[in-house]
Amino acid sequence: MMSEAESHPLAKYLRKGAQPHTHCSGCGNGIVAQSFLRAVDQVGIPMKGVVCVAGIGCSGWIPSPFFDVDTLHVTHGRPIAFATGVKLANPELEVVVFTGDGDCSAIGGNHLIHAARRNIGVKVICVNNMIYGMTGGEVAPTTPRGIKTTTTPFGNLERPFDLSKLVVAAGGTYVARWTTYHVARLVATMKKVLTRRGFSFLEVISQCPVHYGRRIGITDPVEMIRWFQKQSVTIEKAREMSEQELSGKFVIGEFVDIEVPELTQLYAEQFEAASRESN
Ligand SMILES: Cc1ncc(C[n+]2csc(CCOP(=O)(O)OP(=O)(O)O)c2C)c(N)n1
Ligand code: SF4
Ligand SMILES: [Mg+2]
Repeated sequence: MMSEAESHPLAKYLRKGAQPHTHCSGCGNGIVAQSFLRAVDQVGIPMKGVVCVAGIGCSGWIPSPFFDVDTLHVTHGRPIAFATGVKLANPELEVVVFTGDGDCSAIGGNHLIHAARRNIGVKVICVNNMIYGMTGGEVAPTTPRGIKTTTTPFGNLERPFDLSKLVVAAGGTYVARWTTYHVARLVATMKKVLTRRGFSFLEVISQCPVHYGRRIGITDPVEMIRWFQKQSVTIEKAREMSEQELSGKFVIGEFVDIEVPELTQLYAEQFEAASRESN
């Protein structure tokens, strides 16, 4: 007889025998993982045509080794660089990066902005838990001011990055932000991201109850998700709010969604034109 786990409708996407996983109970990474597999299932995209690229950090363990799909689990900060190589070599593959806020905006910040600028058809799912989770709760470029972390015991003095705004400014052609409360939106956005051509950036505000939650006094993951719900404001509503009113809020929605020629497509066209000229 099949176990409850084996008979789960998404179990077919998981590698057999790759459990147990490494995430703490209540971590938002589970919500991101399930949302992604639901999106894959609903789009009906064959896993053979998908390559996942994971950075180093708790979020890197979302696809690796659990998804039954070709996966590169690469060095810290470099998943977008590896994904760029995979996409250039095999433009027909759907290349999906799972990265953390530290992975893609501290050590990997340059790869993020240049991939956005180039509009290479790589899909980036960034789990923003506002901290370095895996290494013990150090300050990240996304940690709000005043928060006490392992490396800012008296409170963070630095201004945080707004990741979605950063990618918009770098030329991103699709940028959206939701939280782990907005599961239906996450699935819908992942479906969209899986079927569009250009560079896509989905920021997921997610709970790390162990390191971030503990430091803001919310250790219960459900309470953290309710806090995301309470603190979220749509882009439309945010337009009417002052900077002061927006302090501590999560602005959610689609920031940009435009079609611009994708880089590997441009390369193919250039190659064809150059081949014609030389013949
Ligand atoms: C070159 C290099 N520098 C630093 C580290 C240590 N390190 C591993 S994961 C990490 C940060 C993880 O934070 P984030 O990317 O936000 O992922 P999370 O664990 O929060 O999901 C750091 C600094 C490393 N593995 N390699
Ligand atoms: S340390 Fe935080 S981010 Fe990492 S698995 Fe645990 S709850 Fe999740
Ligand atoms: Mg993090």
